Amino acid sequence: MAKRSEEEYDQLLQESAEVAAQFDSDIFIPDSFDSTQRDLSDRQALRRVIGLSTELTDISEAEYRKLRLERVVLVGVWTEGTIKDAENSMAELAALAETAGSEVLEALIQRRDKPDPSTFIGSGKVSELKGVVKATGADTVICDGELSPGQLRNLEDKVKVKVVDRTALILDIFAQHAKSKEGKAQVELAQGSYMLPRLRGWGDSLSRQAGGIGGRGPGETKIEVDRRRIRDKMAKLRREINEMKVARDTKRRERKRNSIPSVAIAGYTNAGKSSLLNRLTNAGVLVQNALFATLDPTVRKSETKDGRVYTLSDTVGFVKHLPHELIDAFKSTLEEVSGSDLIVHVVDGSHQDPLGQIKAVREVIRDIGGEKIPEIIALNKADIADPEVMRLVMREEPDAYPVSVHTGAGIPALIAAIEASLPRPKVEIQTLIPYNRGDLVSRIHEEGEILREEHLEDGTALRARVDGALAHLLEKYVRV
Ligand SMILES: Nc1nc2c(ncn2[C@@H]2O[C@H](COP(=O)(O)OP(=O)(O)OP(=O)(O)O)[C@@H](O)[C@H]2O)c(=O)[nH]1
Ligand SMILES: [Mg+2]
Repeated sequence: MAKRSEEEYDQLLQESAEVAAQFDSDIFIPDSFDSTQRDLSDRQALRRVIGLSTELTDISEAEYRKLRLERVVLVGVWTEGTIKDAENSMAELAALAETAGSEVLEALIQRRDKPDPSTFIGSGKVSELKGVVKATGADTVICDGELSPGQLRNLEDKVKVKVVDRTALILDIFAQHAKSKEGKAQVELAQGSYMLPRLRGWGDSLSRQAGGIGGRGPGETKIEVDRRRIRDKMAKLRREINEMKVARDTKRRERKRNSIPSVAIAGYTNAGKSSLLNRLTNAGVLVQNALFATLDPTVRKSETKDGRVYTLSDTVGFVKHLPHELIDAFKSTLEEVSGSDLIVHVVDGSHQDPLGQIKAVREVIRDIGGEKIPEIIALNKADIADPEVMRLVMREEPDAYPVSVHTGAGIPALIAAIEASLPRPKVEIQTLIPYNRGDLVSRIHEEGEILREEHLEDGTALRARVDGALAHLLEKYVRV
């Protein structure tokens, strides 16, 4: 891939600043907006209802989805990296909590070599936390990490309000945002596998009304019943997801058979993936300044300048420590990324730590088996990003393209890079196709790469690169 010079880069940034100046609102509204707006109001309505009606009275398969996250205190343990890293992580936790519909009242960080095995934070900090909870009137504590069932239980017993971890929070957001049947089933499956080993821990402290604490009381029996119900439900969900996966696989195979290259738009949540898809294809998908706005993949057709068709798909965003339950459950959705021919990795250049985001996204791509797929970085939000940060990322990632999806700056260069990186058809052919086989000519245009085209008296003469299957079909028109 051609590398850009500093001057070219400066010019791009300047161009993006100029176009940005024409915008007086920082809210981007895509052209085709109706369905998007409906999505948004649905979602806000949903959030309100959830706020009102989620008294947690008992633990059962239904309730764990409706965590009552309203007035929360955040708690983090800082074990490695700089204080800045720890603060970024807490800022992200706060954004996640707000996306889930809660109000963040206070955040505490403790420096430790490792989390306390019994209460996550050390005992001194537990008392401080208890004081903060009392003073602020918080009803929930959210811990920045994945806690063991025992840690959750112990901390709850001490601070006397509900304690949830980062994983539960992310699962809660996914549950609120899932729209399609497949998305909902995948989230529910992930919640089931998260919940199963934790049922007892939550049961003890949260559903005292369910039975005796400790010992084998009626509560224990209830938990066993719940556990079996969750297991049965998970088996059913797995079957349903597999059935839906068949349809998706068939579509993907069809595209492969027609040798249509696929480009996956991947990246950290809120980086601007959906906005990029809208910009490139007028897809009209939901864009929101929220984490995990998109859960369901959208696939759209696009065309290169010389007429080759390819697909672009927008998919679920990644985050640091994406719960493994979600990666497992979302396997079929994530295959949009792992089965693609090219990944356009969108990065939010205005974020405090874009390099950390790049690293986290690559980890997930590796987890799902996509590490060998060629990658182009679209370093987005150049209109609001700190040029110094952009520069830093460009130095680390020389193949990154600075863009602003909002202003359109840098987009033509990005498109050219995508087109140049698409897999190229393999066989070069010279054909003369009679005018009554216009269908073949259009197929060569769509699937192949035209090197030369001439309209002669007895047909269209074409020199082109095509895939094996199409080359075979064209054999009788080959001329040497
Ligand atoms: N200033 C600025 N904001 C942008 C740009 N591109 C996207 N945004 C904003 O960033 C936010 C997230 O955009 P989305 O396109 O929804 O991001 P996403 O990556 O699809 O996010 P998820 O689906 O939630 O993972 C929205 O508020 C967009 O308006 C850009 O170039 N400049
Ligand atoms: Mg999105």
